[in-house]
Amino acid sequence: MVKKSLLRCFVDGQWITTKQRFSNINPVNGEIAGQVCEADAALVDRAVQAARAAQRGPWGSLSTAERAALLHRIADGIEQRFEDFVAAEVLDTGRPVQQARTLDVPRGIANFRSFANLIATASSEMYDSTAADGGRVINYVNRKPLGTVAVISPWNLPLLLLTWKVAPALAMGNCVVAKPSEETPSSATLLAEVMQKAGVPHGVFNLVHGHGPAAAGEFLTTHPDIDAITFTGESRTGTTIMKAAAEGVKDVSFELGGKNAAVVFADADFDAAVAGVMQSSFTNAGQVCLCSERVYIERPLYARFVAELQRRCDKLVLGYPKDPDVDMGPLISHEHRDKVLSYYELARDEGATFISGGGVPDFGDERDRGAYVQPTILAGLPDTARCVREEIFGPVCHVSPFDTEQEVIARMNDSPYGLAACIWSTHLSRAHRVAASLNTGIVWVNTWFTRDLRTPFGGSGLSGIGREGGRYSLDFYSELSTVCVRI
Ligand code: NAD
Ligand code: 6OD
Repeated sequence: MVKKSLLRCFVDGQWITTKQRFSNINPVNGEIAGQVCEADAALVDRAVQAARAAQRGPWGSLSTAERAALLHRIADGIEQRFEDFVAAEVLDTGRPVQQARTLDVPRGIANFRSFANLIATASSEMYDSTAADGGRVINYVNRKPLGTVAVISPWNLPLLLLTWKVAPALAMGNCVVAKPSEETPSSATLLAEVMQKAGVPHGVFNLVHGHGPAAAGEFLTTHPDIDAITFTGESRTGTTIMKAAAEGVKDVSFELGGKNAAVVFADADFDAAVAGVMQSSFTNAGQVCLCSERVYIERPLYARFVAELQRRCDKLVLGYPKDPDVDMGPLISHEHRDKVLSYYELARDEGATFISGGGVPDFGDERDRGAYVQPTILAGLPDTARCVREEIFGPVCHVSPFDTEQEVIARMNDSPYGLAACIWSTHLSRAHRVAASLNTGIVWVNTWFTRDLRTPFGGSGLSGIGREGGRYSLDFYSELSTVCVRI
């Protein structure tokens, strides 16, 4: 079982107990679930030096097949402790247990397996060419590890997003210092236990717990001896980290915020579209970077669609995450709840109509001390309203009618973010046409969230820099070196 009493850092193969601690809060009732050891600058430095030393050791000369086998052992280790990981995710985040079982933990496992399979089968590039003097030259490309990669992850899909970066980093032979969100330290600690048991050499995977600004996150991203930073989190934090990365010209990969749009055309399969929008707006209480917070519905369908959305939204069951019938748990924290509620207030000030929700549920028990908010549907705001432009990251969407395809494309693209979009339509060529016109990193047609792990993932504008996924991850987590040979 996950040790809730005290979660420690893991550096150079050792479990480290620190004097400085912070509390892990259960968002269901606001109670302290455990203490977490916070890494100071000296411990972060130890982790970075351990990673650098490990890179120079036997890890640096493991064959691809050996690294692939190790990744499979890590995946096996997560599988063996499947229910511990589920419990850890549920405790830290309050997400419904069914979600942890069907999405978070399986994807954590799949991240290791897919990169193990990818490196086992990847071929290297080779070109045969003629030199200026007519001689023959072969050119091939070596992939080398970047070195020490700092992995900074958020709280919304803790294991999924941490492993999504750690797996390809290790696959390409790097060493890692990972700092999970201070809100979700448990599954990362379990992952370190799994790494230890799987025989990951000392220093190859290090885990430092702590906060971001002026704490472990900043100590890590400003450390002169890291070689690259891969970060998932808020766009504002990305800006700060990018400034740090400029010093020393570190490689960065950023997956940041979004204000994603969904469009429902009048020709959509009605039931599938309503179910899809419910899912894309309210999964994980809207705390998925890919959630739709703007929903555009073609005018002839608008009234019927919104009425059905309202009916289903009002029926969503909020409650204890371990109850199998629960649709939505609490938000991650009271701080985040205050932020989401401040947007509900702002929506009132901006003149929104509340189709559903807009407040907090009243349970009459300990959950009233938790971080719950009502799922909320807003309408009637102009596209210029802050609630329609800014990422809220809660269970909330704004619905709005539209008249023409050109109009809706322009409105969907009118955002500083460019992460994801959804199209609901049975008109084949329209779906392809609109998909090609949207400037987001991913577009779903008649589905949401499903993504083959080999496809590129990332966003444009404020939503990030670069792409990860399949070979795109291999590109980020390695340094390419071309060799030209006269033969
Ligand atoms: P956040 O930016 O507050 O924190 C993310 C991580 O960065 C945490 O580990 C935090 O401790 C650390 N951090 C914060 N300030 C730092 C600093 N100055 N230096 C170094 N590290 C620092 O984000 P969050 O609130 O944990 O996550 C929610 C955000 O993440 C949302 O904006 C969401 O859209 C975004 N997100 C994006 C994606 C994506 O793939 N594009 C995926 C998930 C979440
Ligand atoms: O699909 C993924 O792997 C991925 N990175 C999802 C991100 C979800 C954001 O909250």
